[in-house]
Parts: sequence; structure tokens; C-alpha cells
Amino acid sequence: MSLPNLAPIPELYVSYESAQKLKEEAGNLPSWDLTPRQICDLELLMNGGFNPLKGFMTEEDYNGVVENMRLSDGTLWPMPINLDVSEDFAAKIEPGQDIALRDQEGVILAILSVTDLWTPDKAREAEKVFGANDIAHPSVNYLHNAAGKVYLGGPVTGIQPPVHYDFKARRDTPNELRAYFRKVGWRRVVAFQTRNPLHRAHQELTFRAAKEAQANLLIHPVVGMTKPGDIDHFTRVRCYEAVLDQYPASTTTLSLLNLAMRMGGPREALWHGIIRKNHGCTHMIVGRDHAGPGKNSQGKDFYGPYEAQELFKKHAAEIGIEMVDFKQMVYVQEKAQYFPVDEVPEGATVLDISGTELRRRLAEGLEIPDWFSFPDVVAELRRTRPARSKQGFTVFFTGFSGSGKSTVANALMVKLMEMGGRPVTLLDGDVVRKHLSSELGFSKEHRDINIKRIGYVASEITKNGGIALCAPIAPYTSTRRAVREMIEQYGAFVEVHVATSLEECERRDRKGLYKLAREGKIKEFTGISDPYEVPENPELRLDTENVEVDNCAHQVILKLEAMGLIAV
Ligand code: PPS
Repeated sequence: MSLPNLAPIPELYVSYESAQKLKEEAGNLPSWDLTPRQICDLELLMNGGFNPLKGFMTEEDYNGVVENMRLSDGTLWPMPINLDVSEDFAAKIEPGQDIALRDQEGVILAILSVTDLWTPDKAREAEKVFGANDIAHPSVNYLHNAAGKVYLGGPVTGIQPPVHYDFKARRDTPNELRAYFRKVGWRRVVAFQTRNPLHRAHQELTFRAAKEAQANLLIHPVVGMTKPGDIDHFTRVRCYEAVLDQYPASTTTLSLLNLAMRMGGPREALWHGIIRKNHGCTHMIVGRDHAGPGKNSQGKDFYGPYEAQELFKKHAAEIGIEMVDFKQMVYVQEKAQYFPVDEVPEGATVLDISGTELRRRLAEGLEIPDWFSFPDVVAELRRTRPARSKQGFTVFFTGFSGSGKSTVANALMVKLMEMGGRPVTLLDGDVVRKHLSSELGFSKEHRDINIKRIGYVASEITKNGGIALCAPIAPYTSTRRAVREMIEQYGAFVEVHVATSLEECERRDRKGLYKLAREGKIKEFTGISDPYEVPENPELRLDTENVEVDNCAHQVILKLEAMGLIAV
């Protein structure tokens, strides 16, 4: 029997010989070093995952997609795929020019023949595509704070795929998956998109979905970029491999998708459908709040819980993929079995553990019951997320010069060393400026660089299980937030505002700097001739004017205990 849906789809790669030639000639072209997100997009453009796109969108396609989810020829496409670049780079480029697209090591992956170059209205893009111009949405934050100001569009000539060193055997292009389905004779395939580890409820629901659709199952997790704060893909893939044994042999397969998610809810669900169709699937499971970004800055959900399913249903026929409703599965204690939530026998005891509760149990080293997950999955999660009292963390003191940051940080360091268990590093303002930032002054730009360097070092220490104590002035809220984000990927960030008043700091004037600042002999001096933005919600605020140093350090210790960061 023929399998029409499994014929190969077009890729953008040229032949090996042409690729060799293009590589030689590319030396004369301007080069763009791709960001991690652009590498993900480029890979799926080149291997047909984003079929029918043939390159980065032109301005006309982009406008159509932003406004009504359609390319200029009318094809449904819900997500802008652009090459965003800096203004400096864009100033050197003109339409009609070829540019070499390189990975972060400088290896050439493709040529972009630029047809369009424009400055997008990002606020409009945020409103239309993500539903709100609110930086609480990770992609809106990315759009405004990480993406370049100018977009380039035009067709792409593929030279070679990005190199992956991890889980090579588990990564498949659309055509590789199509060939596999042809080979094993899978005519109906239901895809399960995920960015989380699978527990028993997921295993049950995917198994049921496959049965309902009379289809085989493709577990198709995203390993490119997911929501900030998610469990890293290395851990997740080990977890997926552990769960694979739980499915009946030869009904289910696992393949990794190098997609950069946008957490765009309904539009993202459609996009996922198109991508799965390109990978040879006939069905896709769409859940409650599919690809949801979490809460907006008013504390409300960005999208309604069933908006993604509704939009998907509306366009499923046009995409050519059927939607399988995700049924929330819950554990019924009396039956020792999972049931769809709407089929629970009356009066039965329903057990469930939310994502937040799971994180709490992992953080506190508490029991995770066998009915909830598989022992191998729990063991993997515990390896990556040891209890908080065994993880690294950062204490970040901020306050005026002379407020007592270093003194309290030193006292805290000694107390933590007395307790033992984890190495402690003090990144004091003065010391950092001597060893890491000796070339920097005190302009906003230089202060930001200085604080981000401290943040980077502290994040590495935190990642590797140590304790970093930082004590710079760090006068700007946005920079402190950026450091918090860097650290919180790996462990806790404890902001301590050393709230000594400017008057008191000036009265103490230990280094004689306030006097010089008042005389105008030191410029841009924090509090005198430069701003200090008071932290609004620090984990702890210390009053050093009426309290002794030892007691201040003790207050920090109590806070660390309360946060579960040190064992009582
Ligand atoms: S910042 O803003 O966080 O980068 O500052 P930081 O690296 O903590 O450096 C502050 C120390 O440098 C001395 N100093 C100044 N501080 C503020 N403003 C100006 N213009 C300035 N010039 C020199 C000062 O001694 C600070 O030390 P601390 O330990 O905070 O008293």
C-alpha cells in the first residue's frame, strides 16, 4: 500500500560538491554569527521541519504572519521566523547581497541571499503574535531585550546541518522520520510534544491517545530552547529513555526535536502541528494550555486554557493533521489506577501532584510516591535537582559605598565556613574591580558590565554547587534582575539590601570618598552624583545602623535556613 503522507519533503541543502564550493567562496562574504535560537530555526528551515518556508521571512510574509497568520501567498503560518541582527551589522548589508550564516564556532552552515531588510515594530509583533506587549512573556522579553533591532529576510541555501554532540542517535530530520515510518509500516502516527519529564500520568495519556487514534506513538520532545527555568534537556532525555520501556514494544518511538519554542500558546500549537505534519505525523496531542508561557505581569494567564485546542481544531484540516484531545489523567487510590479526570468513579479518592508540588518535594528531598512516577525518572531528577541544602546558591548584597556590605559578607563567609560542606567565595566590590574589572569606571555602562561579570562568576560557582557571596553597590534594578536570572537557572539567588542610609554612610566615610565626591573630585559617585535604585523586593533588608555586624550576618543565616539552603 502506498503511503502518500510519507513521501520525502523538500530540504534546502545543496549537494556535497556544491557545498564544498560554497564554503570556499564564502570567505569573501560578510558573516553573521547565529544566536542559539537562530541555529534552531535554521536547522528546521534547512531540513524541511519548517516546510514550506524556504528561508527567513521577507517583510511581506512577516507582515502577513503577524497580522493574520498567513504568508503572502495565503499559506497558513502562525509564527514569524526572522533573522534578527544588530543595527551595526545591518548598516553594512544591502538587499541583493549574500551573507554567510555561521555557528558559534565560526563554522558555515548556510548562505542567506538577502532580499529584505527592515526595522520591525516589535510592540505590534508582541501584541499580535503573543497577545500582549508584556515582558513577563518570555518571547516578548526576548523580542525586546535579546533580539536584534533589524530583520533580514530571503532564501537560504543549506550547506550543512548544525553539529550536535549529544544524543546523536535520537535526533531525526523530517525525512529520516518519514523513512523510518515507511520502513516499519506506520501509517498513522500521533505525536506527543513535550518540554517536561514524563511521569506515569503522561505515559497513560499518550498510550490512550495512541489507542484512541489507532495510531503509533511518536514521543517528540523539544530539546532546542524551552521555557527559561525548565529542566535541562540532558536530564529530560535520560528520563524519556527510562520511560520508553513502559510502552508496548514496537508501538512507540522517541525522537528529539531541535526547536526553539516561543511559548506562544494557540499560535504555537498550530506551528507545532505544521512541524509534526512535516515529520510525517497524522495526529498530534494538544493539551490544556498548550505551550503556555505562565502568568502575565498582572498575575493572570496569557491565554485561556482551551484557546490552543480551539484554534488547532479550526485549522487542523488545512494543516492536514488531526488533533487528539489531551485528557488530564488522575490517579484513583481505591483502584490503584489512572483515569481520565471526567471518568473518575463517584466518591473515589483522587491523587495528583502538581508541577509546583513536585519541585517542592525535590527541593526539600521529600518522598515522591511510586504511583506518581517511575523510580528511574525520580532518580534522574534527584541527580539533577538535589535538595536545596546540597545545591549551590548566591547571596547578593547591594547598598551604598560604606553601607557595610563587605563587613557583613565577610562575617557571613566565616560563619558558612565554620558550618562547612560547600566551598564559599566572596566577590567583594573592591576585589572584583581589582582582579576582574580593573579597566572599568563608574558610568552606567561600565557598572553594568562589572555587575554582569560578577553575576557570571557567581552563576558558575552556583552551578557547581558552591556558595557565592557578592558585595558590589549594584545600583540598577534591571542589572540586578539580569544577574538574578543568570543565577536562578542553577540555584537560589538571595538579594540582601544593606539599607544603611546615605547620611550614615557619609558620616562614617571610612575611605574618605564621600568628602572627595562632595568636593567634586570624584565624579559619578553613587548617592551624591549618581543614582541608586532601592531594591523593592529583596529577600532580606538589613538595618546596620542599630544592629551589630554579627547579628546582621546571623539574620542572613536565618534567612538561608528558612529558604532550605542550609540544613538546620
Ligand atoms: S558598582 O556600581 O556596583 O559597579 O560599584 P562597585 O564595583 O561595587 O564599586 C564600588 C567601590 O568603588 C569605590 N568607588 C566608587 N563607588 C561609587 N561611585 C564611584 N564613583 C566610585 N569611585 C570609586 C568605592 O570605594 C566602592 O567601594 P564600597 O566597597 O562599595 O565602599
